[in-house]
Amino acid sequence: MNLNASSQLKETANKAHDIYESHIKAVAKKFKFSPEPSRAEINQSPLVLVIGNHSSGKSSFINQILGLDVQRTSLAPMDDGFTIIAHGDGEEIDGAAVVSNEEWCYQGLQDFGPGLVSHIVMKQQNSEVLKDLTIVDSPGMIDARVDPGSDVHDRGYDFLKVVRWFAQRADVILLFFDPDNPGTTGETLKILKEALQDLDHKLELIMNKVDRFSNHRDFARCYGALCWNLARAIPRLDLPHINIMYLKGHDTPENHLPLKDFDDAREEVFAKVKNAPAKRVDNIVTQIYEYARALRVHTRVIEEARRDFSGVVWKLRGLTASIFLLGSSVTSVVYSTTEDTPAGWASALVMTVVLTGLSFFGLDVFSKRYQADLLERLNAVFEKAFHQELTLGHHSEDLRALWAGVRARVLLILESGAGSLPKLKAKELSQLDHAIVKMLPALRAQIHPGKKEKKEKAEE
Ligand SMILES: Nc1nc2c(ncn2[C@@H]2O[C@H](COP(=O)(O)OP(=O)(O)OP(=O)(O)O)[C@@H](O)[C@H]2O)c(=O)[nH]1
Ligand SMILES: [Mg+2]
Repeated sequence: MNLNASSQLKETANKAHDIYESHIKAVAKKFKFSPEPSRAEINQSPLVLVIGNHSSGKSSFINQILGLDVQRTSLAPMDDGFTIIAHGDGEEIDGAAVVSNEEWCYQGLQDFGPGLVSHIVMKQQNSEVLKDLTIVDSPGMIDARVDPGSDVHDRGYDFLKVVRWFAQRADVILLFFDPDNPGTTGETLKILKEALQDLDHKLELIMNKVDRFSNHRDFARCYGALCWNLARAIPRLDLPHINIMYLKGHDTPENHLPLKDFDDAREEVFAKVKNAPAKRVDNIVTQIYEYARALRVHTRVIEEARRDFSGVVWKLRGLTASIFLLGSSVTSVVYSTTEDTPAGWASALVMTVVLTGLSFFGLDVFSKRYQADLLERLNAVFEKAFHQELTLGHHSEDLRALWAGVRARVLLILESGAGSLPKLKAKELSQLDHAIVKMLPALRAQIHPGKKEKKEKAEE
C-alpha cells in the first residue's frame, strides 16, 4: 500500500475507533450488544472475498491477479475449505493457528466449531498485490435445487453463516457465475438472499468464462437466464451491474465472440480488487456506523419493553402494597376495638397475611405471563418504539431490516428477565444519536471532501 493510503487508512481507523470508544462502547456493553468490532478487526488488512459456483474460475482468477500459482484449479470440485491468501514468505499456516492468533482478525471464526477450523488454511505469498490486501478463496457452491430449510450441503459447518462472517468484514466481494451454472437456485440463492443481505454496496457479480460461448445466441440465452435468476434473488428494482469476462489462457478454440470487450472487463475487475484499500477506509466508517444504528434499534426496543413491563408491574406492586396497608389498618382498628376478643383481630390479621401473600404470588405469576406475552408481541413493541419514524416513512425499510438483524438478540435478553432490564438514559441515547448523525458522517466527509463540496454546491 502506498504510504499515503496506508496512513489515511490508519488515521481513519483510529478516528472511527475513538468515536466507538467515546460514544458507543459503554451503551453497547450495558445493553449486552455484541459482537463489537475489535481493534484488530478495524485495523485488519483490506479483504477481498471470492465466492461462487464450483468450477466458475475463482481460484484461477486469484492465481491470475497475483501472477502466482497459489491455488489448485480443476474442472472437478477443488476447494472444500477457505484459503486466506496473505502477504508473507511462502508459509502455510493451519486453521487452528490462524484462528488463535490475536494479531489477526480471524478469532471470531472459532465460534463455528472445529468442523470449520480444520477447513481453514492461510497461505502467505510474496506478491506485490498482497502487500495491500488479503484474498479469501472459498469452496464452490453447489447449484442444485434444495428443499427449503435443508442444510443444503453438509460441510461439517454452517457454510452460509461463515460466508456471511467473511462478507461482513470484506471490502470487496466477488460472486462468480459461469455458463454451466447461470442459475441461482439452491446454495447460490440462499447465499444471495441471506449471507449477502445488505452488502450489495461491496458486491461485484461476475459472469466468467464467456470464451466458452461459440456464438451470440448462446451468450444471450445464458446472460438472460442469469439476469432472470438474479432478479428473483435480489430485491432491487434495477438489475446490478454484471461484470462479463473470461480469464486469459483459457480461450476456447470454438469461440466466435469478439473478446476484446471482455478483456477490458477483466482488467476492470482486477482494478476493483486492487482498489480494496480505498474501499476499506470507507468500510471502516460504514462498519462502525451500521453497528451504531443496529445498537440504537436494540437499545430503544429494550427500553420500550422495560417501560411496558415495569409500568404494569409497578401497578401490581402498588395494588399489593395497598392490600397490605388496608389489611394492617383494618387489623389495628379491629384490635383497638376488640382487644379482649382475640378471635376478631386475629382473623383480620390472618386475612391480611393471606391476601398479601396471594397478591405476591399473583404478582409473580402475572409477571411471568406478562413477560411471555411481551416476547410474543415483540414486533409490536418495535413498532411502538419507532412509531414516529415509521409513520413518517423515514427509512422505514431500513429500520425494519435493522430490527430483523437485532431481533434474536433482543429476544434473548428479554427471555433472561424482563424485570432486570437496564434503563436507557436520555444522555446515552443522545450520545449515540450524535455519533450516528454528526460524528460518523463528518468522518466520512473528511475521506471524501470532493463529495461534500459537490453536495454543498448543489444545495447553493
Ligand atoms: N474456458 C475457460 N476456462 C476457465 C476460465 N476460468 C477458469 N477456467 C477453468 O475452469 C476450471 C475451474 O477453475 P477453478 O479456478 O478451479 O474454479 P473454482 O471456482 O476455484 O472451483 P472450485 O474450487 O471447485 O469451486 C479450471 O479447469 C480452469 O482452468 C475461463 O475464463 N475460461
Ligand atoms: Mg477453487
